[in-house]
Amino acid sequence: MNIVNTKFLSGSILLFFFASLLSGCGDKNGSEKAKTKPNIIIIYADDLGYGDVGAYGAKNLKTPNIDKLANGGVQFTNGYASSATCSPSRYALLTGMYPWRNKNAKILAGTAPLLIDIEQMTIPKMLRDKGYHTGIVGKWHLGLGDGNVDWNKLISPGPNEVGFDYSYIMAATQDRVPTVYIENGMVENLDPNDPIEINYKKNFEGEPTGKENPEMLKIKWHHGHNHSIINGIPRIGYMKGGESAKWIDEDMADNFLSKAQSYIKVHKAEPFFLYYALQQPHVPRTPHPRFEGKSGMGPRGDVIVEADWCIGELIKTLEDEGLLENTLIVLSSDNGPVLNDGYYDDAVEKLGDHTPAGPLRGGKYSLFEAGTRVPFITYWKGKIQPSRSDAMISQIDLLSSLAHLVNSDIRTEDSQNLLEVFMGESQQGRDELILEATTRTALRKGDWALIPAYKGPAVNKMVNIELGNSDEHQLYNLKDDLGQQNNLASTNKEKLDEMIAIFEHIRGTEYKNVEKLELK
Ligand code: NG6
Ligand code: CA
Repeated sequence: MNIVNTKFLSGSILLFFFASLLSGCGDKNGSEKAKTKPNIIIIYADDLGYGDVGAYGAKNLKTPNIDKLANGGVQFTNGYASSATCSPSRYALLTGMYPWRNKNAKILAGTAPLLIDIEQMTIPKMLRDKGYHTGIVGKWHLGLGDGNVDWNKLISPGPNEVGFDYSYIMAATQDRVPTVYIENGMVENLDPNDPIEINYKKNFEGEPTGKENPEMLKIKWHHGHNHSIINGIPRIGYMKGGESAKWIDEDMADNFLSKAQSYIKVHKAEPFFLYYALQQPHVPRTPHPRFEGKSGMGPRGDVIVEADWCIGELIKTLEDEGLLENTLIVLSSDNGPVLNDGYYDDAVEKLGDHTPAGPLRGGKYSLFEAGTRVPFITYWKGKIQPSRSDAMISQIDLLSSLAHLVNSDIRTEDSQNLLEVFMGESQQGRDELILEATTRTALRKGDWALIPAYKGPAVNKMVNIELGNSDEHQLYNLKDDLGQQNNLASTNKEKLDEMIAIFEHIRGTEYKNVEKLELK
C-alpha cells in the first residue's frame, strides 16, 4: 500500500471502512498462525553478497543448502539490509528502527558500549512477551556494557538485557579483540589468574603486534589490522592475557554451529527464537582445514562453502528433531560483499569469473545497490509455497511482521508489517526505503534509486569499492538499469525533485551534515 497516499486520505471514512476490513482479516490470519507459535530462526551471514549464492546466480561457488531454502521458500530479489555495514544493520534488524536515528550506530570497536537502549523494543523482547525462549549464537557487534567493561567479570548490559534469554557470542568481529566467546555475559574458559585486558588505543608493553612482528604472522595485513597478534592473525585493537579463553579461528564455525544445535535441542519443547549470526565470510577468513581449497577461490570462497554446510547441518537438526514444519527460517546478510577487507587472502587473486555482487554496482560500504541489497529468503516447510518475489522488503520489517505472526500488537515506527509478503502470499512490499552506508543515506522508491550528492572519495581504494559519493545527485531507474550506469538526474528533473522531496520528508535535512557526523 502506498504510505504517502494513505496519509493524504487518512480522514476518509471509506478508507477507514476498508482498513477495518483489512485489519480484521489480518488479525484472523494472525491468530490462526499464532496458535501454532512456530519457532523462528534468523540466519544472518556477515558480508555475504547478492551474487554469492547459487540461487542468486553464482555459478562457480556452490551453496546447495542455501539454494534449498531459496528454492523451497520465498526468494526475494529486492531484499535489503538497512545498511552497508554491520553494526547499523544488526541494530535495525533487532530493533525495527532506522540506524540513522541513532547517531552512535556506526561500525563499533570491541570496547564500544551497548548500542541498543535497554528500554528499546527488540525482536527477542517482543517474542519473549509471547512466550518464546530467545537465544543468540554468533556475532554480536552491537556493543557491550557501558564502554568501560571489565572482561573478567559479568559483562552487562548486553544481549541478555535486550531480550535474549541465552547468549553465546563474539563481542564484535572476528578481526577485533577480544577474541573470546562470551556466554551469558561471562567469558568462556577464562583463567582468573590470567585476566584479559583490552585497549583500542595503546598496546600493552612487550606484546607483539602485526606492525612490528610480521615474522609471527600466518595471515598478512593489507590495511588496518596490525595491532595484537592472536593465533598468528593480526587484529584490530590490543589484547593481553586470557590465553585459555582465546578462540581458535578455524574452529569457530563448528563451535557456533554446535551451540546453535544444542540450543535447538534444549528448547525444542517450547516455542523458540534463535538468532544464528554466522561470522562468515567476514575477514579474517579462516575455514576449517576440511573446507580448505573446496571452492577454488581461496579462503573467501571456502568459508562461504563452510557457512553453507553449517546451514545444511542446522536444517538437518531441525529435521531430526521433527521441527522443520514448525519453524520459520529467515536467511539474509548484514551488508554486501567485499574482497580485500584488510588482509592478503587471495580473495581478489582467486576470484576468477565469480561476481560477489551479482549484477549490482558497489559492495560493502557503498550507497550503490550492492551495499545493502542482499540475499533474503524466507522458508517454512509446508506453510510457505516456493516462489520468487520482487517485492521490496527490508530487514527492518521483520519486527512488525513477526509480531503480527505471533499475534503481538507491537509495531515500531520504521518497521512495516509485511507478514503476507514474507509468507509469499502478497507481492505488495514497501513503497520506499532509506538506505544507509557509513552515515550517508539514500532513497529507494518504486523502481527508482536516489543517491544525494555527497563529498568524499568516489572509490574506497583500500577495498576497491565504489562508495556512491559524487558532487552530483544520482538518480537511477533500476527497472531498466539495475547496474546503475545511467544517471538520469539531469534528464529527469521532475523525478529527481520528487525523490528529493520524499527523501527529505522521511529523513529530514540533516543528512547533509554527514561529514560533521562522521568526524564525531
Ligand atoms: C573496518 C575494517 C574491516 C571490517 C569492518 C567492519 C579496517 C581497515 N577495516 O573498519 O576490516 O572489520 O570495519 O565490518 O580496519 S562489518 O561487517 O563488521 O561492518
Ligand atoms: Ca558485515
